[in-house]
Amino acid sequence: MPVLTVNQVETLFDLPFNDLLYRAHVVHRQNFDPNAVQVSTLLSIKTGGCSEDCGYCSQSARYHTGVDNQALLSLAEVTEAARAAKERGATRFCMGAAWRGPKQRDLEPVLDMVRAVRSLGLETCVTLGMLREDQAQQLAQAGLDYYNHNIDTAPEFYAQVVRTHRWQDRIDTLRLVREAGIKVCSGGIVGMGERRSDRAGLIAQLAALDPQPESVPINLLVRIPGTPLGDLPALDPIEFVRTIAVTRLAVARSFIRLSAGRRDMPEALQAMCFFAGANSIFYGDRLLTTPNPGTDQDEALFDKLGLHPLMSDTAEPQDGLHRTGS
Ligand code: SAM
Ligand code: DTB
Ligand code: SF4
Repeated sequence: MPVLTVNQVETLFDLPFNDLLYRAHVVHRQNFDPNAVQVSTLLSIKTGGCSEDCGYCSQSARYHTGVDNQALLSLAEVTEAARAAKERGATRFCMGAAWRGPKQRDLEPVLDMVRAVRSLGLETCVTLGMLREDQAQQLAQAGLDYYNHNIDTAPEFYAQVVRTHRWQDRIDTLRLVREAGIKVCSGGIVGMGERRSDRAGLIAQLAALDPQPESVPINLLVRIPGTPLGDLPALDPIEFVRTIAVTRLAVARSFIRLSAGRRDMPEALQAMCFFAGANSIFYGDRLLTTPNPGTDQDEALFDKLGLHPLMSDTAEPQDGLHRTGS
């Protein structure tokens, strides 16, 4: 895959909208079934009280966001949530923890969760913050399929949003994950007051990861009252669709997840994102601390658009999302 410069990515952003969408959709079709969408369910396994100062996050201990801290869930609670997610049609179960990074005593119960979720026939993903090499190896040993660790924004903009760790720390963890043989889920957030050149910088950096991430979540900032980014103006929806389309052109073979922020997107906007190359969603009433569209709403949207959930050979939806539209 040829690596794109930031300038080249900006040139894609500058294309007339119809030209950009057409090009992105063609590339999407060359690489994927355009009507299949990968479906993941997210669960916050440890909530709030985080030492980090990420300016967008409801879970930083530094901001008053009204999020109640919740210690690590039990294995039984996680297994039950995973079983319910599978029953509704999810094929991947993503577990998120509000840590800068796990301590060994934190990691051990998470390894058990990975093994338990996997034994249900679901793909597993965890997002636990920064890892050391031995921790990445332990996760790989437990059979973890994906590690989510977003680079979040362009390196030049990162320090305006996060000061307690560096952008390079994120890259270092991604390298350890890759070296351990775990698939990489890494993307970013837009709508944080960054410029278009920063969005281009984020996408160029994702495209330059070698190999490129298997999964690229694009989050639209959920503006959390009490955080430094809580009252920013909303990103222009057309600019958001452009971001998805440019990402599709830059990481042609990666799944692109239409991630946080979907609850604020009208159906027509989501439909445009699926046309532009998004082919993965979080499915379930909650993200980590904020609401997601209801599962019945998503089922109705899939039906309307003739989309079907991507099957993995280990998971069959039993209820909820149906394979064919009506
Ligand atoms: N603590 C770990 C970390 O920082 O990697 C894992 C959890 S953290 C909440 C995972 C990701 O969620 C962040 O990197 C960011 O991309 C996304 N995220 C968090 N809060 C968000 C918000 N308010 N809007 C959009 N995305 C958000
Ligand atoms: C990702 O890219 N987005 C998810 C997941 N990976 C962990 C998190 C979204 C969080 C949205 C705000 C919240 O619910 O707290
Ligand atoms: Fe902590 Fe992750 Fe939130 Fe940053 S994004 S404050 S590291 S939970």
